Amino acid sequence: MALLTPEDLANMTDALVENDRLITELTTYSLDGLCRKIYGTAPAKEKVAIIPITAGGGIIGSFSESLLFTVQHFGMDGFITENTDVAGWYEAVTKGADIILMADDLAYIAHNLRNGKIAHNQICTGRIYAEILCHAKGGKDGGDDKDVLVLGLGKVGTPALETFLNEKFNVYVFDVDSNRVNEIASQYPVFKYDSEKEPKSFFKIFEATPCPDTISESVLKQNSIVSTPGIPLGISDELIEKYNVRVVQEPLGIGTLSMLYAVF
Ligand code: NAD
Ligand code: 2YH
Repeated sequence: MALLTPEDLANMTDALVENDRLITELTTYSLDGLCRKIYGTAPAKEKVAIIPITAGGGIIGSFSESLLFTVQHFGMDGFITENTDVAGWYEAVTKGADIILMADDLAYIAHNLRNGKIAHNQICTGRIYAEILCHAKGGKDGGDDKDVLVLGLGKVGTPALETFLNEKFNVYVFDVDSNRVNEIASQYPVFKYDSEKEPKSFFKIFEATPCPDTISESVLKQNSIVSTPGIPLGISDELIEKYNVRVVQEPLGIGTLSMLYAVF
């Protein structure tokens, strides 16, 4: 799994604000309103502690700060512990934290110490980016059409496709790993997408891969919506402009808010 870098997070605060505006325009729900709707939860003055973790690749510049920005931007009380790791956990608990946020190289989790709920970033990220597309309206442009293309069937893409299936979408899937496509197609009622045998364009596209240029011109319609946690962005600026594509993408905050609502 690719680690985030400080460069990925450089414009995170502006990106979170701009994406919240776009999500509201596309779905009529603000990001926290959408989280409230899908999880059926709401914050209740929880105090969120962010613990920097030195294991593996170590502390990532701006990672804890980006989490704190997200927590505070959505009106919650939060702090970054002065200590890291186990000493940071002790500090968080003794300072009255209700929810812990922390990440190493393998997992980024939210754990609510009061109710025991725990959330994993990849699952919550897949879910919220999928829900954004499920709720996106498009009127005559096709926003109500029930076809969606899911590119990348890994730990983020799989919970996303489960969300689309729960919302009764026709889910077309593609992954460069054909074994993964076959595995998914044997477990879920999805259509294998083959751009050469049966080309098709989509109004709604979900992408969760670590590669650029995964979204080709052939899958786009005018005004398509791409909801993608994938880093780097899988669509070129040229295609965004040519097809007036609306792109929801941000490196950390959207998934973090989804995790918090999952544990409230
Ligand atoms: P993963 O490794 O579990 O899955 C990635 C999948 O993409 C794999 O199945 C792989 O075969 C497939 N893939 C690779 N190149 C492809 C291509 N060119 N076309 C189609 N499929 C391709 O990774 P993941 O944990 O699911 O994460 C996916 C992406 O989402 C990564 O870039 C990760 O950094 C990012 N991510 C972002 C956020 C966020 O908040 N924005 C949160 C979590 C993960
Ligand atoms: O970036 C990561 C991993 N890819 C898991 C995140 C899943 N989206 N981890 C961040 C590590 C943070 C570091 N240990 C810190 O600064 O605390």
